[in-house]
Amino acid sequence: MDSVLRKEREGTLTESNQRTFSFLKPDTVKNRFVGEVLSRLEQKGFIFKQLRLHQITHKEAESLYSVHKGKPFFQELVDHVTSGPVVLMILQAPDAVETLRKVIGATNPLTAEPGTIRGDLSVSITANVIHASDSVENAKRESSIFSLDTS
Ligand code: FUP
Repeated sequence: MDSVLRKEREGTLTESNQRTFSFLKPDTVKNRFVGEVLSRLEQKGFIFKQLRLHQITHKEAESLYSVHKGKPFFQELVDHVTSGPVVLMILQAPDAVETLRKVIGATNPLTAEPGTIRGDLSVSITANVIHASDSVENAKRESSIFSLDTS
């Protein structure tokens, strides 16, 4: 049975209104893939609750990726996400967090499956098209850095 229908029957449809945080990285804007990615998200059933072009500051980037501080790729990652405008998004769908992670694919373009956004469009592990929060808690924390709200 369709998972949304099953949840409806079980009376647990609250996840239908789940929201998550995501952004299109500077490589996506530079490579003119914004329309392509937004179109894919629409086709998968995501509703755009908020959508905003933004230049990420170093402070915001370091807060966003604080879990990676000290790792060898940290500086390159911060440099990349601050290198040009990004498209910030609050997306809504059933199981939005998990669904979006599946739709974007694996972090590394070499292992991201064809058909996923990263599998089809990413050129490197740093310039990998799109960020998506990996939990409800992180969606809340990450969106608040940009004065956005998943509630
Ligand atoms: P993801 O949640 O899929 O974006 O992956 P991670 O949270 O593990 O990593 C966050 C970002 O760090 C990735 F999008 C790209 C960058 N990264 C690297 O540049 N090199 C690595 O080895 C791992 C991650």
